[in-house]
Amino acid sequence: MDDLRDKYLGQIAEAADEAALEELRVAAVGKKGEVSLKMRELGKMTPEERQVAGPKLNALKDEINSALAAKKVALEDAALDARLAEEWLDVTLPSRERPRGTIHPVSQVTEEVTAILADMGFAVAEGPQIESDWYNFDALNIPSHHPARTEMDTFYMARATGDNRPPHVLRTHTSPVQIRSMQEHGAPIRIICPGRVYRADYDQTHTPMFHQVEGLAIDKDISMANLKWVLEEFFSAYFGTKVKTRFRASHFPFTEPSAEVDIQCSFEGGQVKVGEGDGWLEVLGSGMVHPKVLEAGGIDPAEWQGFAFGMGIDRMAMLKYGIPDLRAFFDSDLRWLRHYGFSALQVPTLHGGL
Ligand code: 2NL
Repeated sequence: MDDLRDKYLGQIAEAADEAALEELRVAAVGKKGEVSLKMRELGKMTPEERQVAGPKLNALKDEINSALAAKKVALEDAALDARLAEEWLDVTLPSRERPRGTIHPVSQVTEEVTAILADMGFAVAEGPQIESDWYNFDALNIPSHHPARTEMDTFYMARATGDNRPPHVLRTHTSPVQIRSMQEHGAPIRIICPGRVYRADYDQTHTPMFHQVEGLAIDKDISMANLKWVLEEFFSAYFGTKVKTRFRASHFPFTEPSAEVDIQCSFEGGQVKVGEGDGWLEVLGSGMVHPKVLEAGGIDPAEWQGFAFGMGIDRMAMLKYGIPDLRAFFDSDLRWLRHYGFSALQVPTLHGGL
């Protein structure tokens, strides 16, 4: 019995893992284990012998079971210590930098323009980029033969062969959105329509897709004076400094009278600075909405009148943020986007500054 005791306690102490320990348990105190077999021999002993051997064997079995349990705990503790040593984590390390996108200057400026004009009571309206020729041209007093249709370098959609209806177009301005809004809501109305527009033109200062924002205000007694106030207020808020405007007589089919609007600026050392100096920069077209356009929008021109204006968002972004080349806007060059882009947290608001 002492041999068994020495053998198993020794082997348990040496066991390398739980599997080895389990093997030892089976070999010693399992159903057919050595200690268990010895216990079966108790039956063949005399009562006297049994009285001595029985308690000893039970004590041995208990001792082995205790040693197994103790060793199991010791192995588990050692395994945990090994894992803790292996799998440590320095929670004070700075986190890995995640690639973050930036807000494109066009998006930023659209938000800025919207914030300013929304504060003056203009709502934002949007509409389709593929338009019927009626909404893009006829409704705006641009008849089929009118040179503006070809001047605008329109992109035409394809029709199925044999379909002779006039083709749809990629909208050349956001004016069709205003026609749709007039039809839907009637007068009075105050809206701005920012969005993508398309013209087949590509050079230093033109891209076939660009961004425009148009404004429309229709009411009972709206005049060019209201237009001038809105625009001066707008430019001053946008550039963050008082900006003078100059209205020059012009011509658009959809407004009468029409005016092109220049903003005050200086050109020094090849740098354009808005709101100072005695130079002028053309940035906007505008006028009083033509009666025929009001009619196309379902509004009675005998009762209502209003102003409209249109300007290029990309151009406004270049002026404010000193971006030299228009074409780079749409190259998706990550270096450009990181350099000229805005943080997603930099939400433009009137009180926070634009
Ligand atoms: C320009 C000229 C302009 C408008 C757009 C407009 C819209 C309606 C009725 C009348 Cl629904 N007018 N829009 C008016 C004048 C000029 O844009 O040179 N934009 C860059």
